[in-house]
Amino acid sequence: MSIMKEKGKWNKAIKKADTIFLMGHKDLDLDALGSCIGMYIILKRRKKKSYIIIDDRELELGVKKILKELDGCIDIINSQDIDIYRSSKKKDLLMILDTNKEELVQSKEALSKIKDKLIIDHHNLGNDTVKGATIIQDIKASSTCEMITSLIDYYDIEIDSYYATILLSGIVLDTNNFTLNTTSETFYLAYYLTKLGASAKKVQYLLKQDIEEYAEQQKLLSSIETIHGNVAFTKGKEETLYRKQDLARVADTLLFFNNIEASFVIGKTGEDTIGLSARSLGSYDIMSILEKLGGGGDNYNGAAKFERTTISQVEKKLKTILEKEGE
Ligand SMILES: [Mn+2]
Repeated sequence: MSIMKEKGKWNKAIKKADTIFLMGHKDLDLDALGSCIGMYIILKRRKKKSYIIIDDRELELGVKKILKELDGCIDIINSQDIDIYRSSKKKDLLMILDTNKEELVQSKEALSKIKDKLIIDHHNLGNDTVKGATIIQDIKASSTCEMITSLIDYYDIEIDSYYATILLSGIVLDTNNFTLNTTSETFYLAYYLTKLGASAKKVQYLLKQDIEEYAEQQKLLSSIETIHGNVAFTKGKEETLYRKQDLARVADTLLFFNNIEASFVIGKTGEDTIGLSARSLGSYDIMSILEKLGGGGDNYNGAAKFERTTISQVEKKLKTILEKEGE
């Protein structure tokens, strides 16, 4: 349901709270960080003390740029400092943005320490959704930044053009340049942010990618296969390491080709881990396939992680499932 219909839940949660901790998913991207920052500004206008928890050691390029440019403007803390900033157990609130899965949050410590929790997210819920939290979920929203922008628009909250740019960059990222998961609401809110001074040029700067990473991604695109004519598949070499978000980007790109309804990309993501990223235009059921592989997601996005195995073994498993789907 849309965040506007559920704003009562949001109001109630923040009314009760003295101190609010905000966190996104692990491996922050522009939507997770952008929505935390947008919410931080809203809370500041409401005279609430809030902190953004960031534990990631390695930061994505755009995230790094924003954190550098905002250095000193926003209170960012580590998990280990939570106790220093808590007011009282009863009056702390943890807001989880752009994820609802226990395994994916920035800080598990925050989950166990702070009892009152509010999730604001555009992803599907599952068995592994954080327990005991109030949930505001809108799977029709393109991004969590879109949800937060709705609030800013509704309450007519004054925000600086730089913050408007950050929110727009989250929307641009999650919609792959307004080509996926967009509704009229997405375009309206992008227009609204632009009116507030968001700069498309600056968004482009935040989304700029490292040229070497791009070259690695192109290698993945050079070995595409199609399965049943509408599923695109590619994989990395056994020895080449990719970041999860790069596999996701390649999976996004594969959806741009004629007749392709779904895409699967496999690559090594760690010393002992293989990652699988999947995308669908919405009509192809990637979720049931991912669940069979021990992963998860929703109708559009999904991922799975494998340990102590090889790319070719994961490929074999995936293809066996895909073959059956096609029957
Ligand atoms: Mn998102």
